[in-house]
Amino acid sequence: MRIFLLVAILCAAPLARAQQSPNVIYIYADDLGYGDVSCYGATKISTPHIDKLAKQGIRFTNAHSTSATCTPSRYALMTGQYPWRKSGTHILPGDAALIIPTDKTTLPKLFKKAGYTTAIVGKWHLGLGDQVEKNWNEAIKPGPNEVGFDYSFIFPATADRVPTVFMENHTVVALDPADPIAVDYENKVGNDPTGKEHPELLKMQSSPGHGHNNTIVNGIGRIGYMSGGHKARWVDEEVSTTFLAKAKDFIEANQRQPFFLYFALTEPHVPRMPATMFKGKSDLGYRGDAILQLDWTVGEIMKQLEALGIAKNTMIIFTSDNGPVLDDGYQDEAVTKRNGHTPAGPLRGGKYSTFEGGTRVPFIIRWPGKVKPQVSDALVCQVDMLASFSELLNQTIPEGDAPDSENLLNTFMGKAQKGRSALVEQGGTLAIVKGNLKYISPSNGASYNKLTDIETGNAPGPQLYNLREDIGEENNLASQYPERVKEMAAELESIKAGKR
Ligand code: NG6
Ligand code: CA
Repeated sequence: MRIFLLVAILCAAPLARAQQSPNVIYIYADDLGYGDVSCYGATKISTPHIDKLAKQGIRFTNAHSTSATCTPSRYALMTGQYPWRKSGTHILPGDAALIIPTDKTTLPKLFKKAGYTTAIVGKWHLGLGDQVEKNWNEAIKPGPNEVGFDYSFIFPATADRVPTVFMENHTVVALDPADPIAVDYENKVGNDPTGKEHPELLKMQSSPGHGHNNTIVNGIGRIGYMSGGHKARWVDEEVSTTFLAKAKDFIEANQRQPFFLYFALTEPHVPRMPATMFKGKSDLGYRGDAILQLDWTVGEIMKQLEALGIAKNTMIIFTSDNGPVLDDGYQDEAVTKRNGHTPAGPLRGGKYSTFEGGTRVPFIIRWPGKVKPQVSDALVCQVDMLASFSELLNQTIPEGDAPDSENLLNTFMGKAQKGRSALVEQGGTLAIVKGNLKYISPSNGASYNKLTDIETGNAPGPQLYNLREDIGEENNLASQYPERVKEMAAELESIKAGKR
């Protein structure tokens, strides 16, 4: 009996100590714009659950992803390094190799070192294995589990890219040895019809000029070719609810110990194919319906935390990996049923753009009792998560790791207003924001993308905007303030060269 008591005390002690640290759930929407949720001003769509988070927490008005697309933003979140410092961090195909170094500090590794159980549920898009050629019918390493996640339930790339399968830890879910999976991004594999050959088989047509017309899965043409794995292929309408179920399982299983959950949702990225119960709910087409499903999903997580009695000790961070796009490859009525909705709010540009619409995103932190409800205008970035959590978790970052991450814990907790002194934004070209000013470096790329109907921010000359007076970046001040242009350009060069 005495021995039993001793064992019980020894076991309970670290648990009690560890429980002072909050659980952290980082909810990452995919392509959700600054104006896509009602707490950021949307009037054509209502997002009550996300609004509730904002009301009970801190809502940032000047928070950014590092980049205007997915892979680089996610790379920065994981590593604390600006993605443009490393080649190969552009939008990855579904068969890419892992691009995150396994020997460097990552956000989940930080939590692990602090005694947390860590998981990713959702979209990965950072590559798998150590080369492009891989056997999808065996365990694939390295991946999320090798960069800090104890548990992973993911899809490899994007919802519009093959392979359209879930992976649990290292293996594809529902593998069938009699129907092996092959994936190819250059040449057709197997006999499954493609959207190009058989548009009559599609339940949602691709947009002309975008591609998205290779292998058809669930009536939707994808980017890339795949054969086999017919039982493993997801049904798009079930993707989001599958992720939600896995996230809830993880939370329930770990409710008594500190956990970090990276919940990377797929909404409202294309192909938008919400669960049937959400189809037609928004009046804005499937894109709006997908946003309603995203909001509902956030609400389901909040409800679960309440039911388990851990809402108070759980920090929820809600944000998006880049700005919005309406037509990103499918004729899903996002454009025709836009109905006056402004997905980027007052911002210019959107996904892919160096204008603010590319990287300025909704960003909310709720930690009941610890973070006082408020709105913050501080300039913050997702790349700062790593250094800020290193402070909260009392972990040191080895020299050289996470070089671009700034410790803004007090700002994230609403105790300070101080943001970054400078932020580099990555769209088609690089921009730097410092105080009220934003400088966009010259670029010869097209200034307008006809396919997506988005202004890229590219211009052959320098651009300078005063974001405080001109959040819509309409008035280029470069010729009026040549000295300022010079200073900002020099500062950008110095950050690029690695000096701060
Ligand atoms: C683009 C795709 C787009 C989307 C995007 C990735 C074309 C023409 N467009 O290349 O549909 O998949 O990549 O989005 O192929 S992201 O949010 O993951 O960065
Ligand atoms: Ca994205």
